[in-house]
Amino acid sequence: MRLHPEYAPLKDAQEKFLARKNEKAAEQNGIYDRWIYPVLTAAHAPIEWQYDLDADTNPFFMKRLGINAVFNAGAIKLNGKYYVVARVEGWDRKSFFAVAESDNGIDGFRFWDEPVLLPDTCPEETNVYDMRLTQHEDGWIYGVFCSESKDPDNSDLGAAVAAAGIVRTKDLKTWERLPNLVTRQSPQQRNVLLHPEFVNGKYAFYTRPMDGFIETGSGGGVGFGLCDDITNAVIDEEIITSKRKYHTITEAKNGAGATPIKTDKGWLHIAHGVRNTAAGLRYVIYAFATDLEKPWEVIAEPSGYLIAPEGEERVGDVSNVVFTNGAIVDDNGDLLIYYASSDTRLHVATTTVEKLKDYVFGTPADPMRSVDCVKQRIELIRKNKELLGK
Ligand code: M1P
Repeated sequence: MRLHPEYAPLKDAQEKFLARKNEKAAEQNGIYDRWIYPVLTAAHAPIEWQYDLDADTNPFFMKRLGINAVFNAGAIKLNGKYYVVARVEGWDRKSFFAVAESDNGIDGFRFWDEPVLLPDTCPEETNVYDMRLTQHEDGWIYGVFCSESKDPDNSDLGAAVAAAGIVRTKDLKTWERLPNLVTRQSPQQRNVLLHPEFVNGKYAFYTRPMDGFIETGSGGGVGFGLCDDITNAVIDEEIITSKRKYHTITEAKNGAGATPIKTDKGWLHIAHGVRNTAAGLRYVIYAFATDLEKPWEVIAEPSGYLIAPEGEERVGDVSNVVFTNGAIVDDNGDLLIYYASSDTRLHVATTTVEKLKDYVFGTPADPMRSVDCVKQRIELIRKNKELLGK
């Protein structure tokens, strides 16, 4: 074995890239700040994960196991460090999870030496992605993710079944796999998220009832269900919290994102909504609040989206998508929202819990018809005219 001479210059170049400081974008909206550089991309993936460094077996210094994309990430702050558990997708289309760590949550994210090797308890499982991390009051950190398998009852080669996989850890290093969530009313599940507190003494999940792998069909929106035992999680009944609505950003589907944030006025949720367009599906991020005691009951839902794809975010493997499954609340109330664009790269948007609360409770709801939207806007314009003495 001989270390390939091209390794050192490539490593140097990557080190320089990883050390790049992030910068706030100039154009802002008062709700949150965007940052110019994605926090994680395929270019952040360690060289050692992709190249065989041995000049004898890899004389041309080729990538042998390339990384295609790094995106949708669960997030958590532990012992003063910011961690994301990202969806990493190889050139082979298979996704896996990898932990990346930063001192400030804005830049300097570095992957740990090796990706997460989940306990292999589901022989039919082909792909895993989109882990949502929940620091639960029972003391465990749970990761709930999509566990995808070939549909055994459908001869169509692309037919798949999505279920919610569950793991738990204390340190993001050792992961215990629990049986997949069973939802008696829904044949498929994706975008499942564990609520951080017990509700009526039970574990509470936000679900996303689906008839098929892609289409939600009769699934009316973000669901909610309780289960007694997380080590054998079964939800008998799901009710709908944030609904899909005709001619809105959630018409085609929606799904829970980051772990709900507790405030004095209610739980703040950051989710995604999907609509159909002639160019395909468009994914945006929106926010809503649920009641503190009844976290399934929506008490505020601002009109429209919180984050939509902009600039280079619009383009990627699945274009016109922004998607979130993780956020971090800092001790001082700062809020870091991790969102991915076009299934390709991971970004951060920063705000505060106070600002998000004001946005959710102070922004008018969607009046649902153009004529009422115009009235809503004219009301705002006239109020502003008065203020401006016009
Ligand atoms: O491709 C966009 C997103 O599609 C899925 O989300 P949903 O289940 O709401 O359609 C997920 O697979 C997600 O990973 C992906 O970003």
